[in-house]
Amino acid sequence: MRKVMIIGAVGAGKSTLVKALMGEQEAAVKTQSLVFHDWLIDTPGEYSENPLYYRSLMATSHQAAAILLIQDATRDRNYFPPGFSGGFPIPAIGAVTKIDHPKADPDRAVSLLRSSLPQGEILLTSAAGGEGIAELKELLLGMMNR
Ligand SMILES: Nc1nc2c(ncn2[C@@H]2O[C@H](COP(=O)(O)OP(=O)(O)OP(=O)(O)O)[C@@H](O)[C@H]2O)c(=O)[nH]1
Ligand SMILES: [Mg+2]
Repeated sequence: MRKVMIIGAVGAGKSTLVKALMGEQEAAVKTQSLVFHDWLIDTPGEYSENPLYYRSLMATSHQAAAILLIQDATRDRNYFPPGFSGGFPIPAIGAVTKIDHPKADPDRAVSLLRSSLPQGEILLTSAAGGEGIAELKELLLGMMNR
């Protein structure tokens, strides 16, 4: 079964979101390499921040059904280049993380992410509070079963 590959900056909340989507509670630790879970592929933030790793992301995407681009609601910059999602051979959607955070600005996060994801839904989520997790899971599972 082809999985969903999750990409985004260092500390954006990818691994915490992966755990929330899989119904796990414990805290995430720093991701050091590609990690293949049941239906998700977690990636280190360095792979999204450093263009030297883009080839690795592209290669791995051939084993995936969909890409999930992550934008941290507390950050004021975008770590993906413009139009990034269009370079992958599979469909992509986006998720904004940490909307529970006091410094979160979800509207800013959506517009930052939109420049790298010209098409595809963007969901607002919080792994801490649970907002948007069930909706995101449903959407991703639907993309895998197409
Ligand atoms: N407030 C809040 N903090 C969160 C949330 N999700 C993640 N965090 C925090 O963000 C930090 C980074 O989380 P990770 O899930 O390890 O981030 P990552 O994107 O996997 O980072 P790398 O593995 O380094 O690429 C941790 O301190 C988390 O506790 C959330 O929903 N709300
Ligand atoms: Mg991680």
